[in-house]
Amino acid sequence: MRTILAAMAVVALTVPAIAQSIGDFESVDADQDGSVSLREGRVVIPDLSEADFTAADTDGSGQLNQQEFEALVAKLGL
Ligand SMILES: [Ca+2]
Repeated sequence: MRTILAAMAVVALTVPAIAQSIGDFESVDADQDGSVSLREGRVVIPDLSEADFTAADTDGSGQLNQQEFEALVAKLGL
């Protein structure tokens, strides 16, 4: 029971923080280079797969620009 309560507390604390940061491209782009790397993306989307990232990278630059990132967020329903 204690474990369940602890898990619920973690979820309650974590979910709003993620919801606030996803979609705010500038805060996801931690190094402010104008694009989101797979590593930066995983900060806000921890289970982001390399396949989803690569599929979202429509220009094949290895990074997501704002348009690509927003499309990825929409695709994942976040
Ligand atoms: Ca970046």
